[in-house]
Amino acid sequence: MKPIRIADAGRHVGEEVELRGWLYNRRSKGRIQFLILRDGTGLMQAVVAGDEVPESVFAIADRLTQESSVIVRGSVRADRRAPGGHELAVTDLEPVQVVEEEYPIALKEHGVDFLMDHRHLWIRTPRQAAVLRVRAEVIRAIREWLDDNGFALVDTPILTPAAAEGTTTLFTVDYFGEPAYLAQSGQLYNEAAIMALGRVYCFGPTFRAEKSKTRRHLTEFWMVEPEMAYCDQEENQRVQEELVAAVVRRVLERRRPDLEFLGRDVSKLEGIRPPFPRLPYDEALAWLEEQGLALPWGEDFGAPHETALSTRFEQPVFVTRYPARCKAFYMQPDPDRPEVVLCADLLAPEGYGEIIGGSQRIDDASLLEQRIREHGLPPEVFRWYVDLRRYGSVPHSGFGLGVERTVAWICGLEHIREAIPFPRLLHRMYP
Ligand code: NSS
Repeated sequence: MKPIRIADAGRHVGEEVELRGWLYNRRSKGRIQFLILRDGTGLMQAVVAGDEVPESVFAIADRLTQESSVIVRGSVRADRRAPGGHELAVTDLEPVQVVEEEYPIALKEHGVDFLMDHRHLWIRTPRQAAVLRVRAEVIRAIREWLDDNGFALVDTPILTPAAAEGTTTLFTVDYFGEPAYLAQSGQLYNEAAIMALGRVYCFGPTFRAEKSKTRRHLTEFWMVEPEMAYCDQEENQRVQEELVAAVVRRVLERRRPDLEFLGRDVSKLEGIRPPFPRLPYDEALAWLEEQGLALPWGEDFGAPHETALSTRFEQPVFVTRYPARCKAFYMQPDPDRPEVVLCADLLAPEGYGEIIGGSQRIDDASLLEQRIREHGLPPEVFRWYVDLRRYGSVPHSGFGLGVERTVAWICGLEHIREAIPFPRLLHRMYP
């Protein structure tokens, strides 16, 4: 008998199949037991009819406790009332492990701290599993789009000698008696790689010793960072909107049942279509002031400002041309207005806030050296980075898209902690 997975049950109606999974929930009605099984691809009801199976099979069904692992055989039948549209008429049950202790996550409401302490078990629940499947699809869609559009994958180091995104959020590690830092970004290395390969991306974990305790911050998160030679900030933004729209489309195509299970209003996602609106920082500031959220010119937006801005449009919005002083050292000044830089943050709608940060990079060696000095960064560790401006420098741009923030938006999650299998937060390293 062939083993199948629950997501494929629709292709096996009328066939005898084998399911290998776990008992999620159960109920019974007289001499009929309804076992709700899960196998990682979905939920399926297995019906054990006392009058149709041997007494021994019925007795096993009776003994199975929550999260017991079990192999179930039977025939698939369509049933509109069943979750997923199909159910299994059981002929045989083979327990793999019957759970003897009470499963910690009983089927009732639990507090967030309890669930976070049991994250290793919590990920089994259908809602969390749906989020993780969407996450996997988001990552796959990003890779496919970049691979199909002329970008080469370049893996950048995790152990680094210096800050890329500001010295206040560095994690220090002991590197044979010398300090080294966990990468905040692969961008600087990507800037070297584009001079070899033209268009590249890195995709990996990045680290920020953020003291912020918000629903948008992790200390370890995954970022994809495309970088392009001979590319200005305008083209950079066009690439970003195409990528984001392609990812949303792909998730709608392949994971719609998961989104629906999560209660996501998919019509909002179906409307995502480039071009996305552009809003200069100065205009954003003026609008925020009208909303009672005034901010002095030169300061970066905080969480309430971002939330407000990202409820203003149905599409993601590019906030462009930030003051140089609130952005990273490597950003190219606007030639017409050097106090602002050629950059944009992309804010997701529905209050989700920033999912992308990107910019054109300084391509002049002496200006870059000046910025490194102004930011108090150690010039010797950036020698190689300045070299890139000495040997065939070109206008170039790139961006970083945060995977978890994107997943949180697409799934409609309240907090970023559910968008990554094992979140690292200000006060959490376990499990
Ligand atoms: O700091 S960023 O705005 N930009 C960079 O790191 C550039 N080096 C990217 C580049 O141009 N190659 O971070 C980019 C994105 C940001 O928009 C978020 O989506 C995400 O990375 N991000 C985070 N996600 C979760 N938690 C934290 N703490 C976090 N910080 C940034």
